[in-house]
Amino acid sequence: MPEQVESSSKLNVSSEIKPPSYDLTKFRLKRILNNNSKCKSITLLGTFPDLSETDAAIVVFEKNAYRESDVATEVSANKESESEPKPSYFTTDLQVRTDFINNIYASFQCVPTQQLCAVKGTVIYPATDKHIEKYSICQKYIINETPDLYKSVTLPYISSSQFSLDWVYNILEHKQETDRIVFEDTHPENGFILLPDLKWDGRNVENLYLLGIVRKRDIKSLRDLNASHLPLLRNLRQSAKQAILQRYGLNPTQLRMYFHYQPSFYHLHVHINPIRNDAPGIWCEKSHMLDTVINNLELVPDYYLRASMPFVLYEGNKLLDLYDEQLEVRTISTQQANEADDVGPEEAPEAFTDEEPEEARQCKRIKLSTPERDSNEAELVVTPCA
Ligand code: M7G
Repeated sequence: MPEQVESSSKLNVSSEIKPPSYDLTKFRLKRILNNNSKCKSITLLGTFPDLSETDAAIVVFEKNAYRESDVATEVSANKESESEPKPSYFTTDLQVRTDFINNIYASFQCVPTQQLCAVKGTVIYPATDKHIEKYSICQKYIINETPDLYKSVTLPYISSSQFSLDWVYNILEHKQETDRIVFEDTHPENGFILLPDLKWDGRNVENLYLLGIVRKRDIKSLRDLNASHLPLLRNLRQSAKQAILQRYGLNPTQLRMYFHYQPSFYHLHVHINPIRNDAPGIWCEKSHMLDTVINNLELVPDYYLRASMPFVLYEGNKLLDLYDEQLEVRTISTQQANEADDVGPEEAPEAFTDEEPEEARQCKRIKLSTPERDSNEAELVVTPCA
């Protein structure tokens, strides 16, 4: 039986690493990498001059999701006994400015109490060129990766150029985030660690986001899975569901458990979040449900060695250049760029403005970069910015 631990107090904490301290107020902005009005997040590139004038830093600010308890208007019986009253929108601290009132419709700008205005901040420092690429996503392309393309193009690329897995090993070796571990199974073959993803603000079970990181270090991604990994995958599915039910009270049938292909980090991990929340990265072109993966391997033991798997590449990623050499995936966009050179001033595409909603800007991007399709064109799908 694997040894199972459900709280950090039972864990052996060894050689903790002292985290660096950042002074966010000293951040100096160089460039906005991404401004996503749908996710209410902004991604900034700059430096922390007090740490280094040259090392790049990425700072992401994201507005927090609403907690249902924050809109309560009555104090419930058990809350009365709490010493600290919970913050609420509906208090005298709420500042309200009326935009307009028209018939039965009204629009306001509201500033709630300070505690409810917090913004989640994420820092990557020092950020590599690859991080900057990843966070300045713009134009995307779908590649249908055959097993041969995986071996000849993708695998050599990911072997030579991938994000460091140090943060994963720090978690597995109990050097970082130990106090955040929700559940651990230490079995060498089938074990894993379940803990909150960096993306989760930790405030709200509505947008819970956990990662199940497998203990084995030789499984880079879905591509490496075969039927011999079924006990690991089944254990991951069963034990994670049980631990989440116990810790967060979420029904296992309300959970989405999936892998990304391609992942950013090539050490097998499963993403877990509630289905009623649209977590980032759940698109069909990137996610593979754990249930489906298990079923595919039950039916065909070497399914992922033989399958063609679509995945997304974005402008700025060097793997896109390698695929472009083989498959000319950018051909349509290149033609369009050439045509754009011939466009007169009256026909020039409209510029983006800050006032426009992101959806409108995305539509313009699609319009700008998707010319008439030729039936002979390569299989290419252009999607809007993330
Ligand atoms: P992925 O599918 O490899 O990449 O997932 P992507 O989803 O970013 O495309 C890796 C997951 O690990 C992401 O959901 C990240 O938010 C999460 N993550 C990344 N880092 C560096 C950390 C970390 O240091 N700690 C934790 N807890 N999660 C992380």
